[in-house]
Amino acid sequence: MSSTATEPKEEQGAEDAPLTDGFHLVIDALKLNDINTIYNVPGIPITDLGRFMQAEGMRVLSFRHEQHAGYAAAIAGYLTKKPGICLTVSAPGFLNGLTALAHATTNCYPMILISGSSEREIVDLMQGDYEEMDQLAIAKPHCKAAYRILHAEDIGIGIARAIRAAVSGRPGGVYLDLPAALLGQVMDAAAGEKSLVKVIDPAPAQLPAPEAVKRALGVLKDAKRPLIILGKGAAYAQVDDDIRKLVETSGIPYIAMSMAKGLLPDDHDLYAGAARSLVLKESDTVMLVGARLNWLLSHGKGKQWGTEPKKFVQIDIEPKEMDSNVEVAAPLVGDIGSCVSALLDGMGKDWKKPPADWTDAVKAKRDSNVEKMAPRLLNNNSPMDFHGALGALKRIIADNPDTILVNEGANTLDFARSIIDIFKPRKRLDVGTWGVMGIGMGQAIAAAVETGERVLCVEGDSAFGFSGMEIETICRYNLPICVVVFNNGGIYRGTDVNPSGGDDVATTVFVKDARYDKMMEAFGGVGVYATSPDELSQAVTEALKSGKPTLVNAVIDEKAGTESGRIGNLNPQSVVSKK
Ligand code: ADP
Ligand code: TZD
Ligand code: MG
Repeated sequence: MSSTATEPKEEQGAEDAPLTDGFHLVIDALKLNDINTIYNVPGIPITDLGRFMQAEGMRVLSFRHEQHAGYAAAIAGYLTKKPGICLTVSAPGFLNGLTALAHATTNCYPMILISGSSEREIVDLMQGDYEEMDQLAIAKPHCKAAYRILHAEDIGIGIARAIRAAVSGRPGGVYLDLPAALLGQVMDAAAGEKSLVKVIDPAPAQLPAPEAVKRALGVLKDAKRPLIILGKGAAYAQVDDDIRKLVETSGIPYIAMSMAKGLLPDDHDLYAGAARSLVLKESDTVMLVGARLNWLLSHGKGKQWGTEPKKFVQIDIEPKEMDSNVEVAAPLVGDIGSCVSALLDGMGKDWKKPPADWTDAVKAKRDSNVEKMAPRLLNNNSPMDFHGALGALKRIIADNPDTILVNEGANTLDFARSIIDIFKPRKRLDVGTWGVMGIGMGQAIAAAVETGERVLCVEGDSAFGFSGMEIETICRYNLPICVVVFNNGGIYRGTDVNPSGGDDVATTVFVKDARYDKMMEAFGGVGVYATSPDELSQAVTEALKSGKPTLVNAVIDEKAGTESGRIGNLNPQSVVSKK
């Protein structure tokens, strides 16, 4: 049913045909395409758009800052395979949302940033309108596609194009510019309804060529020490049963990139996560499934990858991804669902599993590493170290495998990624391809809203600061989110001193003994101060049980972390020695 604007209708007189306007056409176009949730910050010219959306039954969540509404929309896209929508005001609101749009594009998450914009005539002559900015031009380099709609009768097509651009092929961010004047444009309601477009098959299957499938199977068959690497593209595809079948039928050990953890449970017999160094170095053939050979995999070369040349098989929907860093012996271009089922068909019943000396060596290394780590995860030190605190959270996730884990920080991220096992697909959401700080509260909110599950958000104290004000949003919507702030008093550590001896504290250090738990109490949530793994465990268990918005201030030893967590090697070195 189309919503009809009543006011213009009255102006025109009751005998005239009903009218609609830009506001309502935008809403009708989104709803027609099953888009019902909006992440936004209101203001000129989109305040009424949000109000009308809410009136029409859409869920409109208002944030305190557009960047977090944007991160929420981006991860909503990842979780649902529908574009997540972020709605902002012009110029500064648009720019605040743009970081998240660029992040969505970089991570291959489907998202649409819809921003209101000022008068075209004034903006283009640069005559100084309220919040003047040529937003379309600025958005273009940061997204897959950018569109502006100038006429009400084009709203249906404009939104259809935005949806298709976001989800088809390699998913990504799309910018949609809605000038203020468009929203108020009036047109005949029946013609308006006819102008809307329901996008048919927005992300069409892309079948791999049969020769490409044969080539890939040939390379895998010849392998003596094969390895599968699952990436977040594989998690995004939502073909979980087939991915599991592929791993199990092939008998090939696998590792999972951080957000692909849980596609198969982390305690799976073929999971080689705890033998990562060994499998990267020693494998002779590597099949990438929805994972790029970017910095997170050392670009597929160098010390980490050992000295023997390797053969790569790569499944990806984006043909340009092939050979981006190293030669790919068997590119398999297509959507992951189609590629994986083609491989499964080709493997048939007689597929020969990899040699036992390889799989046994991988398992032996994994088991010994897990065993070595185990006692450290049981310590009850106070103040806590990362292992004691994360050991407690690991046990809680094992008992509550439906809980979605959101994770950011440096040490807090790197240790949590390797320590906390994930048992189900798309249950781990983190900083993604950029390693960006600030995704925490936005991702937690969208995860809770889109899935209805409990969310556990494990945050470095610096990381938390980027989006901390959104705990008011969490309390306002009463979302079942438990935020644990790993409070070590700074970025990486809390112990740096100002090398000049001056009064300012060091650049990486925060206020000592900050009480983040009291922030949560200020908004009516539950705040807990925890100094030991036992206290942490009790607080988080209670929060997941009650579903009440909770923030646990977990006091971590300020000496426990290391510079940049596990990626300190990426810091440039000065020839002038440090003071
Ligand atoms: P990770 O960070 O987990 O290694 P990346 O973000 O680097 O993962 O890689 C994800 C890859 O998955 C991208 O190259 C993207 O093109 C690809 N991808 C995303 N969705 C699909 C899909 N449905 N089918 C095939 N490839 C996909
Ligand atoms: N700004 C943005 C947007 N992203 C970033 N990644 C950084 C700055 C730099 N940065 C990191 O890479 S990690 C980090 C920053 C500021 C914070 C680390 O401190 P933390 O974690 O308290 O979150 P630990 O546990 O103390 O290491
Ligand atoms: Mg810290």
